[in-house]
Amino acid sequence: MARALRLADRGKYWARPNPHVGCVLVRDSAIVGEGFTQPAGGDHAEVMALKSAGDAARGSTAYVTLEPCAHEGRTPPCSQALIKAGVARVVVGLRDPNPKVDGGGLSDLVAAGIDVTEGLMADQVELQLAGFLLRQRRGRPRLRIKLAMSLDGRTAMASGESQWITGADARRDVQRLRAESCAILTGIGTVLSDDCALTVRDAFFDDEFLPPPERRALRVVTDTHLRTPSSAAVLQGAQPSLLLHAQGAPCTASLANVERLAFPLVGDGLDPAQILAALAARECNEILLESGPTLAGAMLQSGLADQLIVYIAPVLLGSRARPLFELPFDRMAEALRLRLLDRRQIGADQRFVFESQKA
Ligand code: AOF
Ligand code: ZN
Repeated sequence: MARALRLADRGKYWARPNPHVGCVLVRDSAIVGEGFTQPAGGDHAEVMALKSAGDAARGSTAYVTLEPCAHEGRTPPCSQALIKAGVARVVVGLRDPNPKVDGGGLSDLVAAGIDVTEGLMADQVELQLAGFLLRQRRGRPRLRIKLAMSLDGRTAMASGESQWITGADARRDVQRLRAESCAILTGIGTVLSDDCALTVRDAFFDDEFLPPPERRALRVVTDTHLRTPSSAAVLQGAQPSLLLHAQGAPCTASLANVERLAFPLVGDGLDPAQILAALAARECNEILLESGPTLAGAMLQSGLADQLIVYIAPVLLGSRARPLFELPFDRMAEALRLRLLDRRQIGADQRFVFESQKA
């Protein structure tokens, strides 16, 4: 199963909206087949493993990180493929919460007389497929907020100048976060001040399987009044982009061909929960927020942020520079307390991963 988890990782940049799953077939103590989820519409992990094993699949044990599907989706059911190939035993990491599967794959296998075990390394699968699982179980994507700051908690000079606070290694790490996300979310303020492209760039990836640009993360801008210039970097190139705006916002002719989604105005902006629900409806599992203090503060205060990934550079930007979050708190009772999940050195910078503490 550990081998299946590692194989699954090879599909993490291209499987979406499908979960990236791994499968290993073992017979007489030898691996006879291996597979991982191919780009959506392509083979699921089990089918790839069965194809690579050929006749050797008969009588084997299949180790699969996620319950084999039981439904006819973009591809035929894997439970039936395993049965047809004569697999003797199936060991599953985690049950697939997709309502079209949800135990159906396991019961198909049991009904065909296959020996089924569930729950091996389930905790690791929970971590590996966190976004997919959250969307299936709760109807919303996982939201991770990425921030790069100086040691004194600043993200840009007062002028907006911010390139670069962190080093090249940290920025390479961010490319991986982008590549594994279904959408990268930012605010109009960041688009206007940084002209960020939010792209996943080939040069940062060696022998990993990246999809073509048109299937990489959707670049999403919360742009209440549709102020994004049509020349903005975030709208260029083959990687898709989407503008989220308030109903009735005037759309200039130059934005007519840009994909847009309208929301009711809530206060003076868009509602974080509605944004996430709309992205879940587009089958987004993982959202990466890379924005300035206003949108990051609003998302954090909405209680919808699952993780904070903070890069801290050994530099002082001074007291006139911009703060990390717009969080107008006055009392200790308002403070948001976080729980540390991981901390590591990346080049000259430190990366902290926190989760918000939920009641
Ligand atoms: C598996 N093996 O490798 C994956 C599974 O539309 P389809 O046919 O591609 O099915 C997508 C659903 O199948 C997806 O939502 C999830 O429930 C399951 N993913 N199942 O047996 C795999 N990736
Ligand atoms: Zn399947």
